[in-house]
Amino acid sequence: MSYYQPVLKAKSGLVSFLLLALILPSAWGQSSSQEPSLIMQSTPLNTAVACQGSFVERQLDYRSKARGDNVRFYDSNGLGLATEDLDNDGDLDLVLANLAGDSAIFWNEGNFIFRKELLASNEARAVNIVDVNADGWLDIVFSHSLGAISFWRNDSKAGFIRENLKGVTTPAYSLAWADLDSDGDLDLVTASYDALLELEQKSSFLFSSGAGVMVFENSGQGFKGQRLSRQAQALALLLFDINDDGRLDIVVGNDFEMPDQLWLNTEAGWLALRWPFARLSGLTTASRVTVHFWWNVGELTLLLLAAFSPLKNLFNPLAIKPNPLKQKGSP
Ligand SMILES: [Ca+2]
Ligand SMILES: [Ca+2]
Ligand SMILES: [Ca+2]
Ligand SMILES: [Ca+2]
Repeated sequence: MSYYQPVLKAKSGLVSFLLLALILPSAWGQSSSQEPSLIMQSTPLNTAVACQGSFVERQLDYRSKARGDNVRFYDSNGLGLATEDLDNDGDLDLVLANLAGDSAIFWNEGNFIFRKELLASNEARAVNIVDVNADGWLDIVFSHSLGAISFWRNDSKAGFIRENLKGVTTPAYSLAWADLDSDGDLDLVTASYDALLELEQKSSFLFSSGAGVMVFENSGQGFKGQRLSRQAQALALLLFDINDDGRLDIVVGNDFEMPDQLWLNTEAGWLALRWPFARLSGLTTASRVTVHFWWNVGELTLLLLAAFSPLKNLFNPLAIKPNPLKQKGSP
């Protein structure tokens, strides 16, 4: 089937001039009853192609790599990928993190053509695209294997410029952004992967102030951190209103035998709830299931719990007696 689109064909400059020369003298003293004629022309659109019900593979000129020549412990945890419209031109662009070498932006040029731009980020693991400074241009934030996150401000003219996020210095492996205190700006939650820090940094990490799960409140002049947990093996981080009270809560999916963690966002502060995962032992405490927490079983399980009203009451902070030592974490 063909589709036709009417097109008003513009005449050339010479023809338009002649046409006006013929019309204008007679138009001075006459009504507009004699309108100039228009020529309509139809151009067929592309023939509609039925969906084949499958995905078409297209190669990108890029390879995300492990940190060394050989794949080492924890390199297989995966790397970040994010899609958003970075240049506000209406199409989605791609950002890929890389544990070795530069990360990359793939600018969407249309018709499945992507232009590569490299970012000199070191050992980037997760990637978020958010408008950190609320200037209307989406910025890029990477987490790294061993250090704090890096912030790449989107200068719409000069490109992406690496800058510091004042107050954010804790090592982070997973990260997520949301307005947690409903004051209109984006706050940050980070969580570490301590196994890798211990492996690589050894005693310097063991005798440091540690990492763990951090909430960074955006003050407008910088970020003020609050530590919710001293330890984490965070493969995944989810900000989700699990008790449907209008405030986003924090869910951390941990690797190994460390139980997953949940903090409720209450008026009195962050309330740690570890017992829901103890009740779900076998689903969330084994390392393999924890790995699948984000991509397969875990997230769906949490969504089902929140939607099922009898179970949702389990997450009502008024229905439990919290351990005061675990309510707000410790610095
Ligand atoms: Ca774009
Ligand atoms: Ca921005
Ligand atoms: Ca906020
Ligand atoms: Ca909530």
